[in-house]
Amino acid sequence: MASNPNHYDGSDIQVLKGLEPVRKRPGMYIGSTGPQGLHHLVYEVVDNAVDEALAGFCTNIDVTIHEDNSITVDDNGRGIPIDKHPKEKIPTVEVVLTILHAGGKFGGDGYKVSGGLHGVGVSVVNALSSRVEVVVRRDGKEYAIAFERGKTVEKLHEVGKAKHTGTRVTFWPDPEIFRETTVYNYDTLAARFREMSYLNRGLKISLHDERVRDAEGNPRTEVFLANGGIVDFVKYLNDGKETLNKPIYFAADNEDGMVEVALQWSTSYSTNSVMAFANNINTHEGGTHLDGFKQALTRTINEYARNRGLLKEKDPNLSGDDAREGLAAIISVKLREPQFEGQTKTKLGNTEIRGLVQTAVAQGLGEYLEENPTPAKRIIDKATQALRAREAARKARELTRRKNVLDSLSLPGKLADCASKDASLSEIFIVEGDSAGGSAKQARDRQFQAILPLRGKILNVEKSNPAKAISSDTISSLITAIGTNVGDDFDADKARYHRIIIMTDADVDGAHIRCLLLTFFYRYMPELITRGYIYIAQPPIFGLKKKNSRSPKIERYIYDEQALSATLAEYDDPGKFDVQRYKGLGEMDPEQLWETTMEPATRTLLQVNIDDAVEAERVVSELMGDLVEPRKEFIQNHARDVRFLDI
Ligand code: 28F
Repeated sequence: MASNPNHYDGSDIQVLKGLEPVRKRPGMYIGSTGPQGLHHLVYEVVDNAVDEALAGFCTNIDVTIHEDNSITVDDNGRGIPIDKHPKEKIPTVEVVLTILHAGGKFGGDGYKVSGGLHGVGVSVVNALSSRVEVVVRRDGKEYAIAFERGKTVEKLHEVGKAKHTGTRVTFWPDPEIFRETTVYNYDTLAARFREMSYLNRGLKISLHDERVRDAEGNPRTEVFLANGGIVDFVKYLNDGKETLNKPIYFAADNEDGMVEVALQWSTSYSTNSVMAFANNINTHEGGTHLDGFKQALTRTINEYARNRGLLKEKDPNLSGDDAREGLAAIISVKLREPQFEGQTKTKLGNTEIRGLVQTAVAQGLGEYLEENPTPAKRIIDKATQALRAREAARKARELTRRKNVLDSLSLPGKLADCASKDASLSEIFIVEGDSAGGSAKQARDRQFQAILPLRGKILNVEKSNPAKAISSDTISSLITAIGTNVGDDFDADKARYHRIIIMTDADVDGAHIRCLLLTFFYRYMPELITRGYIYIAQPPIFGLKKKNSRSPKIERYIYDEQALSATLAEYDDPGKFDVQRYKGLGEMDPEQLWETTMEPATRTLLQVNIDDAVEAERVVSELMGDLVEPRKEFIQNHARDVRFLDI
C-alpha cells in the first residue's frame, strides 16, 4: 500500500505524512489501547467542541453511545471550516481530520486551550477508528465527509440545507487497535462530562446511551449543566455533609492565564476533595497551581487566626493539613501553553501560574474571612481542632511504637498469621466475630492465609477524629496486622499481605461492617485500594441439597438472590432439592467455607477500586457521614444493591 512509493495517489500521501505513525504507536498518542485509550477518543472529540464553546460560539454538546459502541458527538458551534485549505489544497475539515497536529494550534489567538494527552487532535481519533463520518453545518448548508482508518473514502460533499450551524462527528473505534475491548462505560463518560460541565459554566453536555432504553424506547439520557460552574462542583462534593460556610468563589487573570477557585469546608475529617485542573484536565499529580493554592491558603488562614487572636502567641502555626481538613476545593486554571509533566502527564509545570494563584487566594480568601467573621471563626476552629487531633494522634502512634519495641511479637493476639513471609503471596481474611473467625481458622490454608477476627463493630471513622479512631482496639489491631501504619508514617510497601479480604456475613449487619471497613481503608489507607489490594469475599447465601438424602453434601451453592429462582427453574423442575439458607459464615462447616469462599481455585473475590474518586467520596460521606437524611435516602435507593464504591 503506502509502502510502495511507485503506487500511491493523493490520499496515500496524506496517510503516510499524517496518520501512519499513530496506528503504529497508538500508545504515544492516547496513552494506551485499553479502556482508558478507548474513552480518550471521546474526550478528544468533545474537547474540540468545548474549545469551540470557550471561543464563545457553542453552548450545547450532545454525546451518544450507539448500540454498536460507535459514538456521535454533535455541537452547535460554527462548524469546522470547509473552504479549501491554502497550503494543503483540500477542505480545511479534511486537513483537521487527516493531518497530525492540525488541531487549533494554527487557529490563531487563544483559540485552543486543551493540552496534555488531550489536544493531540481529532486526526488521532480518525487514525484509530475503522470509520469516521463528519457532518458540518455552515452557511445554510450541510456537508458530509467520511474516512476509514484515517483515509478519506468520501470526499466532502453537500447533502442538503441547514438551519443552524455546528459539527457532528461519528466514529467507530477500530477493533484492530482496541483489541482488549471496544465497549464504552457509561459511568466513566458521565463522570467526565459532569466534571467538564462544572469547569465550563453554562455549557450543556447531554449524554445518551442507546444501549439502554426505558419502557417508551427512549435511550438513557443525562444532562450536565452547571450554571454555577465550580461553585456547583464544590456543592456537589459536599453533598450530604454538614458545611461550615457558603462556597467561596474568586477568580483572577493576567497575561499568563486565568484562575478560578471555589472552596467550602465541612465537618468531615478528610482532605481528599481538593482538586486542581488545568485547561479542564484533572491534574491528579498536582503542580504549580496546586502548590500556589496550598501555600497561600495556609498562610492566609494563619495570618487571620493570629490577627484575630484565635491563635495565641504560644500556639504553633496551623499546618497545611490542618487548614485543609474537611475542605472541598476546586482550582481551575486556563493557560495558553500548559506544560504537563509527571508519570501520567497530569502535573502542571508552568511556574508563572503559581504567583497568579497565590495572589488570587491571598486576596480572595483574605477578604472573605475579614468580611464574614462567623464562618471564618468556624473555619479556624476546625483547623485548630485538627491541629490538636494531629498532636494526639502522634502521641498515640509513639505509644504504639514504644510498645512495639518492648515486645517484639507486637502483632495483635487475635491474628492467626500465615507461614509465608512473602507479602505478594499472602492474604489476610478480616472476619466479623470470634465464631466466624474460628471456622475460618480451621478452613484456611495456613501457608498463605491469615485470619483476623474483629470483635464487635468497628468504629465509624467518618464520625470520629483520627486520634480516637486509630487508638481504638479493632482499628489498631487492623493497622498492626496489615503493617503499613497510617498518616505520615503510612507506607504501602510495608503491607504484609497483597490481598486483604473482607469476609462478612451475607446479611444487613455484614453489609454494614463491610461499609465501615471500606470507609476505614478509603480514609486511612487509600493507596491499598488504588493498588488493588482490597477485596471482598463472596460467601454463598443458599445451598441446594438432595431431598431426603442423609448425606450433608451440597449439590450446588448460590451466591445471590436472583440466581436462586433461575437455578431452581433450571435444575429442579421435579422439586428434588431442599434449599438451605446461610445466615452467617458460622453456619457453614470449615470444608464448606473453604471450597465456597476461601479456596483460590473456586472462590470469586470482588476487587475494590476507586475509578471515580469524586463518586467514591460522595458515597462514603453519604453513607457514613453526619447527616441522617441523605444516608436514609441512600440506603433506600440502594437497599438491594449496597455496592459501595465501585466494586
Ligand atoms: C463534534 C466535535 O469538533 N467542533 C468544532 C470548530 C469550529 C472551528 C474550527 C472546530 C480553525 C482554523 C483549524 C469555525 N469557524 N465538535 C467539533 N468546531 N474547528 S472543531 O476551526 C478549526 C481550526 O483551522 C471554527 C471559524 N473558526 C473556527
